[in-house]
Amino acid sequence: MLFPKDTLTREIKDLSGIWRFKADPGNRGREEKWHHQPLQDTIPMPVPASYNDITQDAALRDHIGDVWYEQTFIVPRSWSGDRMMLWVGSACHHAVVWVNGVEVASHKGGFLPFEADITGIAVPGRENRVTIVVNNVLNWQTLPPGRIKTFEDEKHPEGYRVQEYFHDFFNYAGLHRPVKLYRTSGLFIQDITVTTDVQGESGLIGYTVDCSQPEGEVRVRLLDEDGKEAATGKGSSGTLLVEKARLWKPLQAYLYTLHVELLHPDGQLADHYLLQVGIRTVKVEGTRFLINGEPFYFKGFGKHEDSDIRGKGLDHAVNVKDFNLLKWINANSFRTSHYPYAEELLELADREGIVVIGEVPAVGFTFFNYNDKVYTPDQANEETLAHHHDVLSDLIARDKNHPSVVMWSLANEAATFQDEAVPYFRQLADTARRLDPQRPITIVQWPLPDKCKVAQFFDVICVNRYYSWYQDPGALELVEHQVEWELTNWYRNFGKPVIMTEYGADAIAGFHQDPPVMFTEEYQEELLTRYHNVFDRLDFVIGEHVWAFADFATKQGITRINGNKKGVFTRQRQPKAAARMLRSRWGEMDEYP
Ligand code: GCB
Repeated sequence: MLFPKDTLTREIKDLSGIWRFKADPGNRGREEKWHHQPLQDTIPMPVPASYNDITQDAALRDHIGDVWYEQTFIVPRSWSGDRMMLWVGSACHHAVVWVNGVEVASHKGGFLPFEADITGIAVPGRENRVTIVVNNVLNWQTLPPGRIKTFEDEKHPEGYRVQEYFHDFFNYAGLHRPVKLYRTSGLFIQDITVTTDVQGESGLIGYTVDCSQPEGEVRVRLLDEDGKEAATGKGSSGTLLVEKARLWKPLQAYLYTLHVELLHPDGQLADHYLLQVGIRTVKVEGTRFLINGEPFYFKGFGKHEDSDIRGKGLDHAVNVKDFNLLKWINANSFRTSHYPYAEELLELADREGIVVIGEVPAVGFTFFNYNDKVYTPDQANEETLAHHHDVLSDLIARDKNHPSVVMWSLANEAATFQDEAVPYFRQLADTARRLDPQRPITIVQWPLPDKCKVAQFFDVICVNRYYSWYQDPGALELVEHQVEWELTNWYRNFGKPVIMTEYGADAIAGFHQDPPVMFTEEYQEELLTRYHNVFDRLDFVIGEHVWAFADFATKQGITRINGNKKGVFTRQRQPKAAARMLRSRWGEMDEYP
């Protein structure tokens, strides 16, 4: 599926804006077929945004179940006879879509787009109605997983229930990304796959164009950033040779534009699509992560799509601010913890040269106890695995052409100590390698090195660890000993390069104490510094991603003080003391050490 774009032949109508919205606490809407009529008793709701923090109603913030969205749109008369598509950037977590009362799509999974062919259902020259029901319930067959807890005791009113989940970010829901309408001709480009390689001073771009029907003719033209033609090709697949190629490099992005044209047999242009292409190579060799053959050191963060009011809703102002902060702090990379982010953000990363580790929304697959079983017939089972495969495949299909994405993370902190995790992750690793033979793969680890049973399937060891926080709280003097002991063991056991993908401490902006105590800015800064002392001693450590970029919302609980405060920036993106320390440390380090 191609990201909707305006091109010579395609046209988009962005349905972002204020939609009519109605929560359905009694779960009556589907049975009463609310999509058959215009929704009654609605409130205004922005799209894109999470609905949770938009009103003053705690019941909507904590709602479990269906909510309904509705919008009307006019299809221009000029679109008559064209193929018409409705694209939904993300509906968290399950959705059914109707146009003029006709079901056109249903989708499971809250972090990737889906689309529906609405040709013949939406009528040009007239007002049409789109209705989307979005459900936020998590269970063991969703990513991330969860379960609904009910209470059989007298202390809770009858029917009282809560959504339990095992990950540490608020279960925001709704239409988090734009909804768009676009048109193409009946003969159209379905997908484009691009791979790149470097030989001496030349760049090689392998391309494959999938078309809706075999009879069209494909032509491609590659333009450089000055608009000069760098290569051309004919046919639905081939290799373009770019002489004296400018490479896509971290923080020095260079993007070519690939124009793909599909012609009718009579030579008329049927479809046109534009793709930004960065020529670069990625490879793991020994203990090095090579980008364009040079060893790369990851400096940056685990992030979240999270901000005040809009929750997980796409916000260009927040995203551009975040990229400016990444550059200010001298970071070069981030992980899309713990789910695929909006494709608009990856376009920004491509453009700015920020390196990305793309993650599947497989988070909350452990209870942090080696005796607990997660992979059981009634929890993470065959159905969960099948969905995990689907989401991984959709993620690779969506993001395969982004030069910024250099590695896939197949899960965050899964119960990889359990025997059943071995076939589970072996199959997923095989799928990832089959779908994308070029990018390295990883899994982000929670268990200690002698407990993990799956690291051998992956190229890079990614480790999350909270010494002097969850373990030995307050004991900063232990950090270096413990980090060095653990990382050395990872390397000894598996012989692969290591990235510390999470380390950090909650710091409440404005809390100070010296000598440092937990929750102060001094403690956060001191803890990170002690980790860094170890990283600098260990040659096989190829990166440091602090947890987290900014403070973020979580469910309520006694270990969370109005959210997770491990951000180096506040939720409003203001720097804490640690930010200045990182800025100076990373400013003195090379991307290519
Ligand atoms: C982790 C998780 C992350 C949490 C973090 C924390 O290991 O990967 O999602 O937010 O710890 O702060 O506890």
